[in-house]
Amino acid sequence: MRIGIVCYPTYGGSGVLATELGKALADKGHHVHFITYQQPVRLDAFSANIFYHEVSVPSYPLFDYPPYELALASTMVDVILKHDLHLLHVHYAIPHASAAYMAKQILLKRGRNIPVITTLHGTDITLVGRDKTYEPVVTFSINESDAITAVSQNLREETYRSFAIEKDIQVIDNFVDNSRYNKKPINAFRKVIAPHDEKILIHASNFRKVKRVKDVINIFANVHEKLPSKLLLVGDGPERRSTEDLVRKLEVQDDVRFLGKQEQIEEILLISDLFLLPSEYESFGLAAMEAMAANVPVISSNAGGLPEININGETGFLADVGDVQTMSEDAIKLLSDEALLQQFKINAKEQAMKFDLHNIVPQYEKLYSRFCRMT
Ligand code: GMT
Repeated sequence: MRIGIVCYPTYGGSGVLATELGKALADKGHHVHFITYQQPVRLDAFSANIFYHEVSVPSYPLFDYPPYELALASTMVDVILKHDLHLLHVHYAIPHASAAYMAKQILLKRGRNIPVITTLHGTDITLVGRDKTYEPVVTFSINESDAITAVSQNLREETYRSFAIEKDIQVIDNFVDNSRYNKKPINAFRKVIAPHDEKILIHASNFRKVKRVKDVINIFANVHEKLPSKLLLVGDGPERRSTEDLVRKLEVQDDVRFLGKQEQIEEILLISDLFLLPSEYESFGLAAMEAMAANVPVISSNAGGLPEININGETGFLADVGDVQTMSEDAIKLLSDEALLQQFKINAKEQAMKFDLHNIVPQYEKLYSRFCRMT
């Protein structure tokens, strides 16, 4: 099949998932055309079946707000016609689903019906999409999609709760490419981070409020009081400065490392013992699933879709949002019992195998084949 994929090319989970999906489809022989405003971060290896089309937005003095959505819709039309695409798969509703609707209408006038599949990822529904500035357009463009998927059962329910959706939303869980994590941890790297064999805790996110990074620091400070330990913080975002302030206030700065945005996160996860994700909401929590693929158990909140992936007492522990006390106690319990920790590591990997790309990508292919005009 010849498939167009539209996504955010940055470090967010939706862009990561869309890029990994495109790479997996290309490996299976499909032609995948990425349409984005810059090269997606995970699009790191050459594949003869992957094509990248940059959306450029011309500037003009009149434009205080350059019309990205129009440039995106025009690029979609151009790529679909030039490369005779079978379908368009857009990730994250805003503005991709509405731009796809416009591209579809333009092509219909030219006698061409391009199927549009929209995958909902989370904040496009639970935060931004619900805002009344966007809600009518989001509702309309989701309903106009030929197929809608959500990355968890919870997100499907949230979408029906928040928007007047008239169509079926199919759940296709996020996935992880376990083969990326099937390598030995680099011991020398672990030694640099934890020279006295301290336990390594890790958090990775975009440091937005919804991630509750301050809870991460408070949990770590409690663990640190009881056990020799280090904390790695991967990513960057608006809460980073205030997080640094809290680290200093709690006097744990010598054992906390801010690593910034990292492309090779698997090397870092592979040397880690415990992943912390105390978010206010996660539709799925792809970062936690990637940690599990690297044999790392997870302490998370029980918000949104997290209970669908993190099994309490098996792959990690769950607690109510903001319950730093329970999360700290669970972390200490796990990290101070080597046999328990090893069992949880095995369980985490087994859970990640259930969400392996080989199990999930065929679900997308099956969906595509319903709409595909094979030529
Ligand atoms: O987590 C974020 O804020 C980024 C966001 C995105 O759209 O890139 O992530 C969402 O999509 C991911 C991939 O489907 C999910 O794993 C995340 O749970 C989801 N984030 C939220 O729901 C807050």
